Amino acid sequence: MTGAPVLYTCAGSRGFRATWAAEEAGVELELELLPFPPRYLAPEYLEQNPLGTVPLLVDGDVRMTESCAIAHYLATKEGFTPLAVAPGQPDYAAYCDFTYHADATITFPQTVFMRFALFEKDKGFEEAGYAYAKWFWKRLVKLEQRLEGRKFLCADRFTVADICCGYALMLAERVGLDEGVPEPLKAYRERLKDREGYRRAQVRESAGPAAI
Ligand SMILES: N[C@@H](CCC(=O)N[C@@H](CS)C(=O)NCC(=O)O)C(=O)O
Repeated sequence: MTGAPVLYTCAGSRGFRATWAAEEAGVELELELLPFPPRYLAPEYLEQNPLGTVPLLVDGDVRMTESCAIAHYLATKEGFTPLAVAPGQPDYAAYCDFTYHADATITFPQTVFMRFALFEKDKGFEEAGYAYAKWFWKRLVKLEQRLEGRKFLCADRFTVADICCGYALMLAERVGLDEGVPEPLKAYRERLKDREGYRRAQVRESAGPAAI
């Protein structure tokens, strides 16, 4: 134990938002890489997080289970870094909005698609899964419009909002949801993947069993 915050996660899961934010912010972070899904393959993890979900961040008495909140926390816990937008700075509201938008509005239909159309397709809900795929594609409109004429979502720089929304676009590519992703968003995703911090985070997570 180093005293650094510990992130319990599975490679490629939403915890990647936190792994990536730590790399970009230069914050020390210990990774505990679990097999996916931990609720079945690492049941002892339920003692740490009764939800059974990843990620979980443990930082002293702090325990957090929301990937986007963890990414923001890591970018600000030692003082605001350029990776976050502070109250009073331009685009603070947009920064909050897109950081929350990422999981609540974009990743939500993706996960229902994954469950019905991929993981449990033998249960007869495959068609419903594809309806969620369409819903996901429709919901990309806000990102697409925001990025017209912009390189990044907020404050003319790369922030946690890009990490959180960018992860959803990366997940789309991995799980077969790319067909309805507009070309400008694919180009944005490539710009994000070209970052050193992204590559370092990928290398760190590649030490664990592949998850999603
Ligand atoms: N809103 C949470 C969702 C966490 C979540 O559901 N994570 C998925 C992996 S990406 C998970 O742990 N699934 C396994 C399960 O529910 O058993 C976040 O953004 O961190």
